Amino acid sequence: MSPSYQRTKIRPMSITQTTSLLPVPSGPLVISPLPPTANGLQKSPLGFSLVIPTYQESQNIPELIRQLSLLLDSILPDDYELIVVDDNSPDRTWEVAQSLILEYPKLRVMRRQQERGLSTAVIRGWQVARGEVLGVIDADLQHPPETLLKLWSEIQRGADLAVASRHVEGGGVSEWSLLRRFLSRGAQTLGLVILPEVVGRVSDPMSGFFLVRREAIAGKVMNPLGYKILIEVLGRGNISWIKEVGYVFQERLEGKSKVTWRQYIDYILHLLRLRFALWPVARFLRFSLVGFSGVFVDMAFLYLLSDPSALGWGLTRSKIIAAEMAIINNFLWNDLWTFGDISSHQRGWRKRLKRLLKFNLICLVGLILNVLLLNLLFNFLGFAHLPYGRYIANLIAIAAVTIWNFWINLKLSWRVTEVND
Ligand SMILES: Nc1nc2c(ncn2[C@@H]2O[C@H](COP(=O)(O)OP(=O)(O)O)[C@@H](O)[C@H]2O)c(=O)[nH]1
Ligand SMILES: [Mg+2]
Repeated sequence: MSPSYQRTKIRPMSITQTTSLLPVPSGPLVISPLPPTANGLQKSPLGFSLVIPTYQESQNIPELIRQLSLLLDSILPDDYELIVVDDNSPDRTWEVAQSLILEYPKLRVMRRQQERGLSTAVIRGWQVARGEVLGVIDADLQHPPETLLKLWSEIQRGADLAVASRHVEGGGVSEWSLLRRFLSRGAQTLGLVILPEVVGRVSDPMSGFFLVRREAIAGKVMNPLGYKILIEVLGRGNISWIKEVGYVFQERLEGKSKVTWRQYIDYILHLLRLRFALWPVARFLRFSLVGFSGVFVDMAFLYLLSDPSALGWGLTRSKIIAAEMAIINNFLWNDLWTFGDISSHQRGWRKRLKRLLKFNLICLVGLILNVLLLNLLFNFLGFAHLPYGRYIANLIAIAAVTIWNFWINLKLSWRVTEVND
């Protein structure tokens, strides 16, 4: 225990209490909803809690706390708190922060000794936070504190999430090398490939400077890895209205960045973990089952139309009608069942017709892909020489096209339309 820490211990009781360290939550990374009050309404004790994760930031923390307090005292007097979550930094950042509490009573400090890592630090901080709106900002002054005012006003206007972005108007990076810009954009592109529905929702998914409504993430079990806490919030939260505010990422004046190659590995693992968690497995199984039912519809119509003992029409004409019947069958089941939760929010026969047309078109493209893939596998990739090669190749082609069909339909036909503005 350091001398200055011991000094706080001999202060009068009331002060000792206010300057003592916050307890460190353990267990699952879940943020609790606000407790209901006597009249059943939920009212938070505070408007805003801003978490500042730190590791080796003793030189930056006093200036940051000074600037943040000045700003927030002007817009939210007595309605905010600052929470420093330090991972037991060897430079004793936690202790420096603690020594500021007397001057800045809105400040609270947590010193973690068991767990480490930026993302979990942020969530642990939010777990002890009392605010209705939760936020995060870096401790190194690379995130300009004054941007907070713009972020706050977006939340005031109703946004669930307000993100400070380097890639919208007014945003940028100060003196980044070409390599650093390339790595940053590369990481974003990778994210778009692995997790398009999450990463694609904001222009700067790597941002570590944002505010989110507590209710949008309360009760969700978070499982982040590494640095990119925003991706976790977007992926697991219940967020419909997002606003972005431009800011210029400042150069670090004191201390060092903790980013190493390890963060890139963690980032990829984090994306894959979220991908797995969000993969709509149950929906895909329903989609496949519906596809299977279509085979029977197709067969039945082909028989009825083309069989000499039934109508005896030409084979091509019969097949086209049979295939269309299967498509309509699949569409109806998918609309009611597979994607029922989405289509029930998009009622009306016009919208349904539009979905049917898109579905038809995607099936047609799927059919072409199916033929191409079968040919590729059979004629060029050696399946012709395997026993039952034709059927194995066909199975692979069907499986691949089913996944393709499912994905494109999810993105286009039964897309969840969001209000962004
Ligand atoms: N609590 C905690 N904070 C961290 C950790 N790693 C980085 N930080 C803090 O997170 C913020 C961003 O980290 P930094 O290294 O500056 O990342 P960069 O700006 O992307 O280079 C800073 O406030 C760091 O002190 C960690 O393991 N635990
Ligand atoms: Mg930094």
